[in-house]
Amino acid sequence: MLFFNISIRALYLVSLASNILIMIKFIKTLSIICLTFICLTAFAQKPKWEKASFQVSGNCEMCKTKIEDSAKGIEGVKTAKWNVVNGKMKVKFNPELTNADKIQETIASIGYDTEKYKATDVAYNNLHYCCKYEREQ
Ligand SMILES: [Cu+2]
Repeated sequence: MLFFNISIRALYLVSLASNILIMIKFIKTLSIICLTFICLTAFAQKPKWEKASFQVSGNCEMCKTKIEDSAKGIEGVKTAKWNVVNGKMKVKFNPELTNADKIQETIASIGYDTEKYKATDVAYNNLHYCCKYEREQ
């Protein structure tokens, strides 16, 4: 009878232990699923686009293409529109990847003066002759 009691108790302890193991496994699996879900929703989140507008000097449609392409070439820039009549540039970008300053700097680097950055003389002189806009001295 004593032996029987002990074996029952042992059996109970074993089943308790295995239950705990199953529980631990279950919690582990659950936490992995939760983490995966959190990661997925974090990555699926669309970036919040930021808008900016600034002046860019330029003359013609060729300038427009070059100015817009240089801005769109920057990682994080979604749209870039330059108005050939009033020289106003409108950009939409992901603020986590870039900013308006960096966009202006890039445009200035190919020869077009912006509100904040002036193109170097070398870059300006490299422009096509019809694109050599009048520069403020
Ligand atoms: Cu031009």
